[in-house]
Amino acid sequence: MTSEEHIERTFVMVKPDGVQRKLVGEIISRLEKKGLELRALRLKNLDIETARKHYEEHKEQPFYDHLVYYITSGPIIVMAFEGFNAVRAVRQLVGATNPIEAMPGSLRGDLCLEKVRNLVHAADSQEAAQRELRLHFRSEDYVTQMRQR
Ligand code: FUP
Repeated sequence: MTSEEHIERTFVMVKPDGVQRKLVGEIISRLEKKGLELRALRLKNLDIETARKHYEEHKEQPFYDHLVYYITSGPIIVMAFEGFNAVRAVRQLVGATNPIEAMPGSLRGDLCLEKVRNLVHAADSQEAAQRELRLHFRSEDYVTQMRQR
C-alpha cells in the first residue's frame, strides 16, 4: 500500500433512469465485483431542497433547473461505498459525464446514451464525497460490521 492508497468512503446515486430501467442490481453488482463494500443504501424520492443542495456547484449553469427537475422526477437509490481509493475507483467504473464519451466497459459507456439521464452520480473528490454523504445519510444509516453469531 502506497501513501496514496487508503480506505475511503464515497457517495453513489442511481438516478431515476437507472431505477426505472431496473439497472440497480447491475450497478451495485459492478461496484461490488470491483471490491467496494456497501455501507449504506436507501431507496427514496429526493425533495427539491435536497436536490438543489446536491447540485449546488452547478447552480449558475443553464442546465441546473433541469437537473433538479430530473433528479426529483422519480425514485433514486443513494449509497455509501467503501474501499481503497473508493472515490477514484467508482468514478472510473462510472465513466465520463457524457455517455457518448464514456469508455466501453464503464457503466455509462455500456448502459446509457444521454447526458442528463446518465444513470449514475458519483462524488468526484473526497471533499464532495463527505459533503454528499452528510447530505443524504445520518450516522445511524451506516452498517459496518457483521453481527457476532
Ligand atoms: P458527473 O460528475 O460526471 O456526474 O458530471 P457533472 O458533475 O459535471 O454534472 C452533473 C450532471 O449535470 C451530469 F450528470 C449531467 C449534467 N450536465 C449537463 O446536463 N450538461 C453539461 O454540460 C454538464 C453536465
